[in-house]
Amino acid sequence: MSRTPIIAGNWKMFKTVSEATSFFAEVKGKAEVAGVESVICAPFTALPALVEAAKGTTIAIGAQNVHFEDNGAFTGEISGLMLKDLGVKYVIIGHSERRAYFGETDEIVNKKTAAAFKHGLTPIVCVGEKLEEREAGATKEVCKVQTEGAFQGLSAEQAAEVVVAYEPIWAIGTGKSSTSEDAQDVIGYIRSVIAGLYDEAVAAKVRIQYGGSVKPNNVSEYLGQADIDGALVGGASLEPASYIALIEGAK
Ligand code: G2H
Repeated sequence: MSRTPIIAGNWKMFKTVSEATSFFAEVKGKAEVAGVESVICAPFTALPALVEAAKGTTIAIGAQNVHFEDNGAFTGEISGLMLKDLGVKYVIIGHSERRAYFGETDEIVNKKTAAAFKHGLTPIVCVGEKLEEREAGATKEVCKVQTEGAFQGLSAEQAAEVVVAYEPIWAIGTGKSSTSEDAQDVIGYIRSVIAGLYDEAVAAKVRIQYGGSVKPNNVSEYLGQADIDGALVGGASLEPASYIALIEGAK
């Protein structure tokens, strides 16, 4: 089973609209490599301009969060209906920063994942352990619980479309990264969890990214591992040259 590699930049809370559009002008045509999917997940405010700029390119635009209801009295929230209306294709769900700072639970992650599918958005669902969980030998159990929670109620067709991002929390923005062998070990295990929920055929279709201090100089090492299908990249996705190098490194 060959899975198309997917590199997703997670800009987090960086870039104004003008910064986003000048970034896009610099990567257009360059961060577009045959056989690699290129996704930019930007702040909500930059999405309309980026969707417009990305027309006619192979770069997909994603959001970093979504509310699980379509409409309602949820001040400050943005729904899947609204993202779809904008032309957004992907949405990051359950990033560890959202779990840690905004109280997102596995149940909320599951509702958001279902909402993404309801509106034809592809979810990038983040899972990963904290440092103390790793030190306690609980890495795989934490990833199992988070993966099972996120996939609950999804059909086999939907499950096969999910992009999972394994991000050990201790490796996020710290400059510390999991070794590619350790990441492969956990990601292979996550794939086996999905096989247990569905079957081997579904699990073989799911793309699983590694995230946590991925850089142009280590991306190909991760993607060289059997079960690692891409990367979710924060800091190193913010500069055009670095983003282009990440996409090229995923070939
Ligand atoms: C992890 C990652 C992007 P960074 O949060 O999701 O960020 O690459 O800066 O560690």
